[in-house]
Amino acid sequence: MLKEKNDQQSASDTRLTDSTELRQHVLDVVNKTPVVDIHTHLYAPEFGAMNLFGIDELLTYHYLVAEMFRSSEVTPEVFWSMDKAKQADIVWETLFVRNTPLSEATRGVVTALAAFNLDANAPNLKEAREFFRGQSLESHLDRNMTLASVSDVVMTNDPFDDEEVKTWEAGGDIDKRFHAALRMDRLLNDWANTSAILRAQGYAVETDARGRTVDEARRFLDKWIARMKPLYMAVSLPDDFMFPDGDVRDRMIREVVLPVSREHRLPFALMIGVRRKVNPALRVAGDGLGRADIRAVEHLCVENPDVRFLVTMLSRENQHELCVAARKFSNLLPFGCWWFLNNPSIVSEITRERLELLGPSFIPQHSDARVLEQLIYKWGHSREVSADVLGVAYEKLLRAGRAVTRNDIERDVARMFSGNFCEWVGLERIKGEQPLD
Ligand code: FIX
Ligand code: ZN
Repeated sequence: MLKEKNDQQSASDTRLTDSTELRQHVLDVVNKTPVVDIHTHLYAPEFGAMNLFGIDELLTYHYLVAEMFRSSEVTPEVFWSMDKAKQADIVWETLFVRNTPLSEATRGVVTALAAFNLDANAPNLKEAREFFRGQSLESHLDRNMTLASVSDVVMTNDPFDDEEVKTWEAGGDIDKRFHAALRMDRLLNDWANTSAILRAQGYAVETDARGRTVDEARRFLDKWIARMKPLYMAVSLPDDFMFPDGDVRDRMIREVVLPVSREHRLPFALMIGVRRKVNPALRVAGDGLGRADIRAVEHLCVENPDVRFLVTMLSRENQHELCVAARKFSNLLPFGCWWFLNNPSIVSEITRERLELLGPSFIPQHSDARVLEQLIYKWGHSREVSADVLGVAYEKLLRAGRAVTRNDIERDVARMFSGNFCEWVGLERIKGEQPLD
């Protein structure tokens, strides 16, 4: 027994000097290392109907809906008047039957179906619907997390969402694999409406954010932090986000969010570059992107060295400067290839760039999954790219004169897939150090 252990240990310490063997180890480690998915729109089972799973949800994902309109005669008005099953039928017929599912989002559905041995060439959704109808949420959740090798999921939690609030107010325990992230969009992007809601809830806030607004908004956040125990606060921001700025958002960030972040030791996540409703007729599928100004991130970091920032940017053009900013500020942790960037060609480019500029001190990906089975494809596809990029990086290192061991690879991958995040947010159990067997 002891000898076996020692043999294993020495195998893990062996320098990998053969490229083929090196690549195999990288692939194996990347596939087996559990990931902490730091930003999703998934919910713990306790949130009931907010849990989206199954073929109809997969097919009506907004990434696919936007693509469907490009190849179908159906108008947005007609599409949105249909029930979900009919919408899913149209998406299937348009993107999977009448066309080949070549895009990343369509290939994702194929990967997810294949994981359950469902026919991705089927002429209709009969078989898939029967399969998903037969699943119980609990065991299906376990199975998806195992297939995707995801140990923990961070939700997106909006204290102004009535449906969600009901579960929080009920106060029971939630599944330990799920963690909260306190979403600040309504406070920071829509103060005029949000202040009215807060007033109706008994908070003495003003539309111009003067008077007792700051104290009262903090009181509101304190209450929700106590209730949700979030790992971080998060906001999505437009491409024209500036800091400093003379607007209400600046005041709320400066006087509410940053002090709360300090007091509760909660990192602040900024997702920058979305242009909401570029085509309003497409509803949730109608958002676009724009290049943002990295100076906003630099100012936040330089003025608040005691606050930890997690930052992702939506425009490809912002990626290099985000890496450079992270080299200047150790309180800045870049994460994920968000939304329109989550395509293998771009993920590969961004991950290479980050590795070259930052070593393993970043978080390569988050899934942004809205539907449970998306974990399988988003992580499956992302792992393929990570393994390729890391394989090339280790080979270059080998050629330069430094061989790595399996232990080195495990340490690096664990750091990127979970360790950096756990350390940033102070999650006690450092995840993912041991690859799954
Ligand atoms: O703001 C966000 O968290 C975005 O990720 C979403 O709003 C977006 O619709 C999305 O699902 C992107 O993947
Ligand atoms: Zn998101």
